[in-house]
Amino acid sequence: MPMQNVRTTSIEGQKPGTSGLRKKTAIFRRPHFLENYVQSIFDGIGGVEGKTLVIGGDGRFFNDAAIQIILRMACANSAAKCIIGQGGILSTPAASHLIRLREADGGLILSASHNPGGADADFGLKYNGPNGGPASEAVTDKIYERTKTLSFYKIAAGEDINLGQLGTRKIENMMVEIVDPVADYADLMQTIVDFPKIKTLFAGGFTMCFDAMHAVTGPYAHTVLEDMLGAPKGTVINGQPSPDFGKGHPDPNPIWAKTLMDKMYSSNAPDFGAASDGDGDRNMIVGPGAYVTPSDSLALLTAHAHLAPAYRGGLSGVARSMPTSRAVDRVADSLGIACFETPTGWKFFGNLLDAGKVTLCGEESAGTGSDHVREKDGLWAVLLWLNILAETGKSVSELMGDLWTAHGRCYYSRLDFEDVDSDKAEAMINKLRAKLGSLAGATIGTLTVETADEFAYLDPVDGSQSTNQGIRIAFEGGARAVFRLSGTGTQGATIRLYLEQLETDPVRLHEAPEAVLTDVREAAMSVSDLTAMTGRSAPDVIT
Ligand code: VG1
Ligand code: CO
Repeated sequence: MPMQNVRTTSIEGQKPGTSGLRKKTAIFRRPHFLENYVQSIFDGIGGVEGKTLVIGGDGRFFNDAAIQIILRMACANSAAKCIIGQGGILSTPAASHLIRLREADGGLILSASHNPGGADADFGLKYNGPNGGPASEAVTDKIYERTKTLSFYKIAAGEDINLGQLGTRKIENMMVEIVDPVADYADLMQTIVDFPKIKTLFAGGFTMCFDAMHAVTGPYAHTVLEDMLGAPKGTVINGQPSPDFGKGHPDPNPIWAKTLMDKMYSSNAPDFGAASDGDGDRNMIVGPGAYVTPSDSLALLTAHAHLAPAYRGGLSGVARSMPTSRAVDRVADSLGIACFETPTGWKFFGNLLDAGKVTLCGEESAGTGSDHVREKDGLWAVLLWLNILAETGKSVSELMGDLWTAHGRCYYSRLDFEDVDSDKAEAMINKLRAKLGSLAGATIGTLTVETADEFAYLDPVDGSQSTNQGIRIAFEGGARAVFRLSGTGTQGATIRLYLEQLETDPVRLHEAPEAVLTDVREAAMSVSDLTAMTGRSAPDVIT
């Protein structure tokens, strides 16, 4: 098979965001765009000669064609082996596990996660290192620097590989192994949660609805929940992955998982509801008439993880991203374990997990995970919930009520202002940043500012620093507002405004979150001058 060195010129805008490079699919399909980025990854990690790579994606439009290109480039760059999920499919947590299980040198995951898929929608690619986790900031910077100087890439010419056929074959000197995407992951789950206990729960008539949102978790959920744990067929809905996610938005939150929400708030709701996102790393948890915020879910899992076999000995510590509510901090405090606060994005949890400083971690955006992999893991979180439901015999709302009674409730909501003019969004953040030093003590609406700063992170393991990670304003009385710009969008800027209000009064633990958060929302809108600066008075999405 002839190898080619193809001349190219650097392409602007290949800077990875919160989770790899995400662009409109049409941009990824432009001549040299994907090839340039893949060569920059290879060069940025010091070459792939003799290395083993895991490759797979969420099955969105362009997944398979992109994998064929990556394979031919890996071959021309003298990789020793590529391990690929059958049909090009691997959920993000399954890819992370496979990298670790096979002691691979890294992996390429093709996904734009919860962003819609299709020729007119979004595509993405990210590199994970040998620990199975997203590349660190330092590695990401090297990849980006390389995109700016690239002048050629290497690619082999030749036939496409049949990604559907399990087994091992060779392209030139490179081995290609196609594996079942579900089997190893399902094995891992059995070592973490109590399968017999959950089986007994389902055998006793416990009902559940899992919405796979036409995305990658479908095959995993069918196998684990229905085939292995005995949940009745039909428990998993929208379980067939499709290249455009059934024209939906595979984002597991009350807005986009509306079918599931309607079912869970109906009179014949099942006992438990859950959903996952495009690449299977996020999860939404909902009981009958009881939506659980991701921040509360992390706190609940922290409080009860010891009920699952893998965590029986207790947790070494926990971590949450800065905008995630402080509910988990309160649980960690009562358990006497450390709670770390990191910038947004899973790459910041990797060092803490590798160093054994934390066992569980999570984000307000519906990501929860543990040290079993180095990514967030949607189905894992659902299984841990099932284990806890089975062990306690309590309902979702009973568990949440108990948690709030013991630790207080952090009412929480995120407001997204999407596709804002980038310059205006930047200007708003800059203006707010300039005020931070003088805000403490100021009265805004009905609230008084306690502290105001811009979050910076000093990694306690490798000493690396990350600045400008979001503006946080804490008010007297337990309210907090956080502002940051999204790093996963593909169009304009998305301003995220995160609102929180702690309530410890036992008679006020079951209020409507919108009402409780009104004061902090008004104060946040006022202090940021968001409407005047961006022309937006209301968010596009509230979760
Ligand atoms: C969003 C979330 C963040 C998450 C990231 C990747 O980033 O807020 O918590 O880690 O997506 O998740 P941003 O920069 O848009 O706020 V996924 O499931 O899209 O890989
Ligand atoms: Co995701």
